[in-house]
Parts: sequence; C-alpha cells; structure tokens
Amino acid sequence: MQRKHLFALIAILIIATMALAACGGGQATEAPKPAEKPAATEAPKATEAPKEEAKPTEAPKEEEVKPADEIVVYNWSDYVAPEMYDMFTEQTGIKIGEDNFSSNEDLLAKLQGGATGYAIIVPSDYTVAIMIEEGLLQELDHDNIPNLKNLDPEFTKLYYDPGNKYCVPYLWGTTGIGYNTELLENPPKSWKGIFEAKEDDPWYGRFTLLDDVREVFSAALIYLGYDNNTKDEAQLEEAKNLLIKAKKGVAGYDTDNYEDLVGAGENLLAHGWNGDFLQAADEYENIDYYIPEEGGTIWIDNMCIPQGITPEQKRAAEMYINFVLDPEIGKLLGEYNYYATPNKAALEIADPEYKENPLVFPPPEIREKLHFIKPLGEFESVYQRMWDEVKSAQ
Ligand code: N2P
Repeated sequence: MQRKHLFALIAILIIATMALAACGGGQATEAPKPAEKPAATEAPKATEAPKEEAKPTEAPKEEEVKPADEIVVYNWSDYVAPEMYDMFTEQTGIKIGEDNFSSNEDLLAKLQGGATGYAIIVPSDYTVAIMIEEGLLQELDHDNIPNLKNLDPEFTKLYYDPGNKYCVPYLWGTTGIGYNTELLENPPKSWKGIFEAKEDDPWYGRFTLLDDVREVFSAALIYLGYDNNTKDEAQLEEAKNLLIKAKKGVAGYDTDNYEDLVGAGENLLAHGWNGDFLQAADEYENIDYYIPEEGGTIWIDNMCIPQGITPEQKRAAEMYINFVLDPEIGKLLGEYNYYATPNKAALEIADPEYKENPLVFPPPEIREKLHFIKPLGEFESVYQRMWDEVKSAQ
C-alpha cells in the first residue's frame, strides 16, 4: 500500500473510532481514553478532517463532558470540614448536597435497592470489595483526577481495590472506646468491662455500642480471642450469646450521636470511632479515647462513584475527588475530623499536633492489635441473622 493511502486509511479509522465513541453514550466508564493520540499526530496531513482534529498538539477529547451543576455526596455524618463544600463551589461553580448513612450495611442496602443520584459514596474497605463484586461502582477516569499523585503509595495497593480503579481512600481510623474523663476516672481497660459489665460498674446502663453489625461482632469476637472475621458458627453463636447477655447494661446502639452523649455526661462511655470522639473533645473538653487491651478494628473509608448517575455528574464527582486530594484540603479534612489522611502531600504540610497524635496515627504496639473487617461473601448473612437476634432480644 502506498504511504498516502495508508495515512488516509488511518485517518478514516480514527474518525470512525471517534464517531463510535461519541455514539456510545451512557456509560462514561466505557468511553475510550484519549489513548488513540499517537496515531492522530501521525495522520494530520493525509486527511480532509477539520483543522481542530488534525492539530498534532490537540489530542482528541472524548471527555468533553460538561460537569453537572450540582451533585449529592452520600457520606457518614460529620465527616467533612464545614468549609469544604463552599470552597469547592467557589472554585468550580458546582454545588454539593449531602445525605448521610449510619453504617456500611445501610449504604449497601440502599444501593442494592436501586438508589440513584448519589455521585459519591464513602464505603469502608470491605464494603468496597462487595460493591465491586456486585457491579455497583463505576471505574474512575484517572485522567480527571491528577491529584491521585498525592496519595501515599501504600494506599494505591489496597487489597480491595488495587490501583484505585474504583475508589480513592478518604480517611482511615480505628474503633475503640471513648469516655467522659470528668465523670469516669477508670474506664475498663478490657472489653470485659463492656460485655460483662456489672451493675455496680459506674458505666452500667450508661454506655452505647455502635449500631453496626460487623463492628459490634468484631469487638465481641476480639474479646473472646477469636478472629473478628470468623466463619465458625459456634464462635459466632458464642459472641451472639455474649452480646445478648450484655444487653442489660447497654443503653442503646448508636452510630450518629454517641460522642455527644458521652461529652454531655448522659453516658459515661461508648464504643465508637476515634475521630468522632476526638472531634467532640474539642467541644466538650472531657473526652478521651483508647483501644481496649485485647484490640479493636481499623478501617479505611473511600470515595467511590456508584452506577446510576449521568456522565455529567460523574465528571463533577471526579472534580470533587480531585479537590479532596489537594494537599491543603487533605490537611484541612484530616485535622478537622481527627481521622488519619491517606494523602502523603497533605501529611507533609500537616500540623505536628495532628501528625504526632497517637490516637489518630496509632503507634506500632497498638497497630498490631487492630484488625480489618473483611468481606465474607455469603457468610455475611449469618452475621446479619445473629445481629437481628441480638437487636430483638429482650
Ligand atoms: C464519621 C464516621 C467515621 C466512619 N462520623 C467510620 N467508618
């Protein structure tokens, strides 16, 4: 074939590919990346195509999607720095709405039930694994998230999403016990004080457990000396019976308000997340947090884009994810919430008070007692059934 014919053929192929991509519609994730670029730069002269497409410097941009004017983030409560949304709107003109969920299981059920319209959701590690498996998430277009380079490399090789194909780590933290330092001098060092609380313990009837199946079972299993991801039904049964017996001393199961109840002195302690207590400590100045001697859980929450939104919403969501990954924003977010940032560039400029806080970044001797909650496939339903029994027991 003559050279000029070859060029013409290449040019036709490129135009055909671009036309096909443009008709593709729907799934923004399937849109071809601007990887066809090299061919385009070789072909310009041999084609009648309009100038814009022929310019060697301008890669064909299939991603000419205009971002939506507004998106809704579906997040845990109190999990942003208050000024973040306004800052993002000022920079981009895009408004952010927020809706809250209280547990991974609630979030998952909502998506499985077909909820649409959330441009960003914030599941924890094991729930990301389930969501990927069930096809509930869209792949991220990394070209739209250049600040991914700021992530600590450790957070780019996570078992549940290697290479951050679907999600970007948001914050990470631990689950332990927070207590009111004015009203309680000696909180229980062991989970025994929680799961076998006695009537004369000052905290009896004045503490809450998280309203979260995997967190509560993890704490009980860790106390019993078992794997917190056990698939052994006898062990689970034992944990369930322990939890049912413990109920007399439990004031309730709470995921949204527990730290305020401790700060206000209504409860003396609570099972909960480190940052929630530390943030409340800013307000009440009487809250401290620790991991009981047997250990606790550790988790990584992530920003992910679910199915069921428009390409315009997806584009805006990726802009927001990129915004969160900015070093200054990462610093603001982590320091405000007292959760640990996975953003290396943010950590570099963060205040020493934050970086050196062992309740935010647990030292190795604590870290080795912390366990991730893992996805359990079908077995998850056994936990759920036992949890229902715990919740409904008198
Ligand atoms: C913030 C909740 C922390 C998320 N209020 C626990 N995964």
